Amino acid sequence: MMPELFSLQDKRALITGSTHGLGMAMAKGLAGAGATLLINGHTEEKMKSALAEYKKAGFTAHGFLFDVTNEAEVKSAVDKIEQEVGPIDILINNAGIIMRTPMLDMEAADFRKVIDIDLVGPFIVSKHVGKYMIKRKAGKIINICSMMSELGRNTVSAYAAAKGGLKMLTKNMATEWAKHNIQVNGIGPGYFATAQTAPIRTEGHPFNEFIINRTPAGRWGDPEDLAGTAVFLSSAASNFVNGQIIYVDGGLLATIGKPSNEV
Ligand code: GCO
Repeated sequence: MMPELFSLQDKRALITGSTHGLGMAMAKGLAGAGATLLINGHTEEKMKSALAEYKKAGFTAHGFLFDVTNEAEVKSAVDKIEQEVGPIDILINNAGIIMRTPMLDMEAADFRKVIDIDLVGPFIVSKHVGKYMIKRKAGKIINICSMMSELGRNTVSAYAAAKGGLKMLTKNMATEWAKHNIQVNGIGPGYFATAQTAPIRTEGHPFNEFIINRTPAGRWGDPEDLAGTAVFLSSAASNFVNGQIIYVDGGLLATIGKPSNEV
């Protein structure tokens, strides 16, 4: 009974922004549980290398290039997948950007760009995937939130506003679609070792020391640390879980932190 509960055999999973980073790590986790991967990116080059990596790992993966903020591209890709590959059983809204700029120095256009990709994008993709899930009365949607869904930090105003909004969009989608047997939840990664955090993670960088001290686990997350939660929220094991954000953060949100000289 238990293994089947977490099995994704014969399921198809669309993960936006899955040509690298946390999206790729979660995709590999889902494939390890049996899912067929529907990979999204917006550049040919990254898609090509990503598909080669998935193939090398022995996973079945199809690539779809589209910009999550372009509704025509999203509709076309989702319709193509549904018609040519098969039903999208699982959607992970992972694609996102960050801009680290003090508010006073941030252009409104840049603020809007972050909101567009990190918040409006998940809305658009969920709308077009959701309409098929509603017809089938079954589906799993996971929105990738952040520590910034709960906490502010200097220089990331747009990202925090987007990720805070994504937390509430998750709750609203859960509210509207639970009656269609669609479970909508979020994953809030803590601080993970990815290209996105590389600029603030270098040895000796003050932020690197800060995060290691601020995180009870005393380390940055490894992208593989996300796979189990992604599989759980994509599987039958979470059929009565709705509107929840699961924080995979090494304990960061559980504590006010400790003085740097305290062990
Ligand atoms: C930053 C980091 C964070 C992490 C992640 C934390 O600049 O504070 O990039 O935003 O990427 O979102 O949950």
